[in-house]
Amino acid sequence: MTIDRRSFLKVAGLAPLVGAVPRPLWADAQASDARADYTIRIATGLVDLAPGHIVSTTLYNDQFPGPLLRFKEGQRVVVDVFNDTDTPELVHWHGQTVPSEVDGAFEEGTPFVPAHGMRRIAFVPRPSGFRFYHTHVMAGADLNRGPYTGQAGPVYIEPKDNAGAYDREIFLVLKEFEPSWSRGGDMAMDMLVGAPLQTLQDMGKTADAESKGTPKGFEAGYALFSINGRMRGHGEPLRVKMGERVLFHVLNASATEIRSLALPGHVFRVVALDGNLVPTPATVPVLWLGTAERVSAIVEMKHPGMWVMGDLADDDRRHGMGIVVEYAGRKGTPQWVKPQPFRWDYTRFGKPRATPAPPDETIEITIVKHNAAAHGFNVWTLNGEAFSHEAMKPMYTLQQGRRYRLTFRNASDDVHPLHLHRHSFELIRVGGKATAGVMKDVVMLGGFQELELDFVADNPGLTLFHCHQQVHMDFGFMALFTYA
Ligand SMILES: [Cu+2]
Repeated sequence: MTIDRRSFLKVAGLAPLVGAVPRPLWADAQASDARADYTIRIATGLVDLAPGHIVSTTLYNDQFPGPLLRFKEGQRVVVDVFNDTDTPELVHWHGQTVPSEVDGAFEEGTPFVPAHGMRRIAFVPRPSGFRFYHTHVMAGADLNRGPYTGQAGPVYIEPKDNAGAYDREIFLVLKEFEPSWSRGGDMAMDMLVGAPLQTLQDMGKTADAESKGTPKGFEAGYALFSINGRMRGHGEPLRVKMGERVLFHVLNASATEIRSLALPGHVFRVVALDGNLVPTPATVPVLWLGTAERVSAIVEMKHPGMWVMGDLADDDRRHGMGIVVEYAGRKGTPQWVKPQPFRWDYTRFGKPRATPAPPDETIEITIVKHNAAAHGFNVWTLNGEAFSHEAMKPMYTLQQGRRYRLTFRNASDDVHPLHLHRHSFELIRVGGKATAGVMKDVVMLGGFQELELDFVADNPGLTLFHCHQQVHMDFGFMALFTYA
């Protein structure tokens, strides 16, 4: 059975993020040169967040989030991307090990999808698990471009052998709208384990002294907050039954924010991080997700009531960052209960007492913030260099097959969601704790902290590394790896 593009757009527009998702028929169609398996159309549209809060922005297939794309691991897909906007676009296949020319990063050599043009791409989806797709154009100071728009959607790559001890799957996409610039304040730092290191604080002070007298750099803030494109209380509630085991796939699709999520009276059993199964599933009261991180967690529904599942930040939750969970037969005002303070610790999901393989090489990267150094924006340097799009100079040449350790030293007070394209990495040391076996593609590095991760150079081609906080990324926090 095949489905033409028109029908696909219709079906894709209806693909539910909530509840059991039917097997898409079109995914079984044999990829051919004649017809794409999937079509993504980039155009301006409206997001109906709540009555009186209808936002105009750039969308995929006229919806936010973009349609849930279900791929089968190892089964080649053809995707047509149409760009109906006036500016060139890039669709990045976040978390997948695809070739540079389809990955969706200009710096890696992926061609743009031209304005009012299209590009056909083909790739083999892998690895299995929860991934996503999003725009990868730079925004700079323009809050109508890049990830400040609504160009993001979930991807689920079915493993070859499917198994799951849960009753339902629910995808939650966390996203803010109506951004604006303001002079940055101090970021909350108490959600990650680990203590600031004195040497890094001293380096930070030295950098601050050089920019003495300049105000803090611009930071993005938002007026409206949503889960699955609806502000709290304005979408359909999640209707659950006592005793159900629900697998939540949570994506932080923010351009810049770190998000949290709690459901009063319930706990999350984390089974996968960034779509990769963790060696040690563990139960936590709160999820913390840096920009672009994903968490897959099972919640056993055993506390009947009407609840608000939402962000711990009161202001953000009140302005929309939450969703109502409604038990069958229950009515009334949804309740929010603030959870106890809880620090996120990646290492609790790792292999206990395991020693990771030793690296072939270690690369040290020191991160420094230069306050308001570029037209009021902070400039970020890695080992003294801000990434230049003119020079496009690779930072490091990788040898295929070697295992690399990246040691990060953060001489700033900001948390950085570090992202490596086209490869997964293994966490080695976070917040002063050693670990092994946790595979990710984004990880939060705490303020004035160190972090170590390993990756194997097993996917030749230009490979981008960057902070996924858009204001950091657009102002220097980026590096390019090349293969020998
Ligand atoms: Cu950053």
